Amino acid sequence: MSKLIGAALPNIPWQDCPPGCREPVWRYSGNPIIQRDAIPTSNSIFNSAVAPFRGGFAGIFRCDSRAVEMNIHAGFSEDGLRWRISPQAIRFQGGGEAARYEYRYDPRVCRLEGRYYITWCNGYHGPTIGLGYTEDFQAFHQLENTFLPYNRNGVLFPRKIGGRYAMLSRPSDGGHTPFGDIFYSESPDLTYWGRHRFVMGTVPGNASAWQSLKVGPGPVPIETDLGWLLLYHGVINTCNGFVYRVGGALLDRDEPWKVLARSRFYLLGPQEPYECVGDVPNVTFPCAALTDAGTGRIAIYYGCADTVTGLAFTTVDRLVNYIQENNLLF
Ligand code: BMA
Repeated sequence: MSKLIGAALPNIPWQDCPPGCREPVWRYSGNPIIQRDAIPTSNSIFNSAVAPFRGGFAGIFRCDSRAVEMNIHAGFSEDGLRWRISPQAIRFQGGGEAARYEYRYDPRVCRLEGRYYITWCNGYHGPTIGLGYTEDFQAFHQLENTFLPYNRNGVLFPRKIGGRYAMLSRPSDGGHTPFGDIFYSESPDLTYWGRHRFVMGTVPGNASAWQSLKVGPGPVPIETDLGWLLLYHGVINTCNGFVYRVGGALLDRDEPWKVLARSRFYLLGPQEPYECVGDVPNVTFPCAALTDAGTGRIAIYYGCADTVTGLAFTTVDRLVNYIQENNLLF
């Protein structure tokens, strides 16, 4: 048995596991929940993040326009399923030099000390990790970029660890990075980041080939009594290009760069048509998770084929058991 640490969320979007389903994670039957043209000018809406907000939900959405310009937009929902996304991209206040962005994509949202912090891939002479915050999803404030280029998939922890802010990220290159490991960094003030630690890398050879090319953090890590539950993406290079699946690991609560368990089997992968067909085929890319500490329920939001947004469900017990039973590390 494992327990979620955190708040109850009785209105978490939910659907029971279909009878007979043996998967660690099951899909919402109404997927995709956000279509590619949910705002007038969008080509695709995917790899997006949500959070509980004022009794409902708010989110930051990656909307690529019909000019195929990547940007992030705010949105709201009563039930976490039906979303109203602003047709206008977010305009941050402040930011100084960091505000001179070239593009923005793959946002994460982290509730931390009463604010909603947003991290995203910020184009600044190549991809790096942008950081900003909002209190109401109306006014947005930008802070300094956290790292040097090139980096992607910056994901904050929802509380300080050892007295410092903490972030996972995946250092990369300027292109469609053919490598990628997960690192941990600390900051006293959300401006200066250091004390970098290696967390985990790809798995060479045949043992777990779906994660043999690169791995990168997904949603904000989920705190449980057994450790931080990390959902991440793992990538394999095939004759048809990269395939992105969802993996799971358990990190030490006090020293999260120590991996306690890591699943040899993926949790979710491109199998449904909307995950296999789209602008970039064969991509399931998790960026957010809602949790209900009351029931142990987890709702995972993930991008599908770089085109639409899907939702999947699990429970903390089911996920932690699966990771422990299929642990790659033993
Ligand atoms: C990564 C990012 C993601 C995307 C993925 C698959 O490098 O660009 O936004 O989902 O590739 O195309």
